[in-house]
Amino acid sequence: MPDNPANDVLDIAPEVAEALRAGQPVVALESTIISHGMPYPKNVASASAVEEAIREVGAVPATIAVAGGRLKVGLSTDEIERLGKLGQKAIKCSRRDLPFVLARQQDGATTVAATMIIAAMAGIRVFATGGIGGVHRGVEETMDISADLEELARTNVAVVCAGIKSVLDIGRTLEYLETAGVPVVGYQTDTLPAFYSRSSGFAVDYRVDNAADVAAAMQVKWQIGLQGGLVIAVPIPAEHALDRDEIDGVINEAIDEMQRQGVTGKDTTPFLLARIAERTGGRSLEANIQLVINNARVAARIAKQI
Ligand code: PSU
Ligand code: MN
Repeated sequence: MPDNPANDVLDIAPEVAEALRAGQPVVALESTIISHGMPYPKNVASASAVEEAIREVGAVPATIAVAGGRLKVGLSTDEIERLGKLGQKAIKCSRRDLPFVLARQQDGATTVAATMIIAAMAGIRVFATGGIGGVHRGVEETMDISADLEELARTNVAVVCAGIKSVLDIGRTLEYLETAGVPVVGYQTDTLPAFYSRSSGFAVDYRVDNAADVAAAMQVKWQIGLQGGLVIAVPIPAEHALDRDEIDGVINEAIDEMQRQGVTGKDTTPFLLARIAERTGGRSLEANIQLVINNARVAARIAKQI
């Protein structure tokens, strides 16, 4: 661990610290997906299935959160259960929230952005999740652009995800990432996955067919001093995919309802995820769980190559 004042607020679980010291593969996981992305108790079951999938491939999982004013890298089963039960009462922490949640010694769940920050502090380079935040539809009015995108521009962590959910404006999110210099990589695919379905129809920047080739691009990116992350987009396994037109219809209705209710800011993503799960009778939730498990496996394979 480099000598860094941040270490004073960083708690790395012994198993994770040991793996990092020994140069063994570690995969970071976010916690907003647990608190705000899925309902209890499926969120907890999903979090432990994801950790298990990483172990099966031979890497160590490190779920990241904030607790008692400390940055936690590697949560215990009890800590995951607590966060899962707390649900949307947990503070959803992105970059701008960390100073206050820490100074006030509160607990919080970390978004993709905050998880990247904390993973990088701990020396973890690979992070698995479901979907990243992005440019929201209607951005012309709202200016709603997730801080995840800026974080990808500046923090050296590869984010393995199932692409960008069509609650967002996928085309504009890709434009933003291009401007920010963030490579969008298709893992065994030429088109960007659309989370619940295997393709958004948008081309990825680069197609890569195995973990070693992803790791090679990550290494050389950081070796030559190019700050920032990469998006590694993995399509949901075909047997768990939902029909694109059906899910897009559900998403459109959910967005209409959100606008009628005046939901804005950091509440938009959790609101939409919950509505979509309701309106698909839980099928979207099942697909979400399966795609995260699949992403975790791919992330573990990449972590073994770096
Ligand atoms: N997309 C999902 N599930 C999620 C999220 C996004 O499919 O749980 C969460 C992630 O934690 C992501 C955050 O970082 O929402 C983005 O929120 P915002 O748009 O407020 O930055
Ligand atoms: Mn936002």
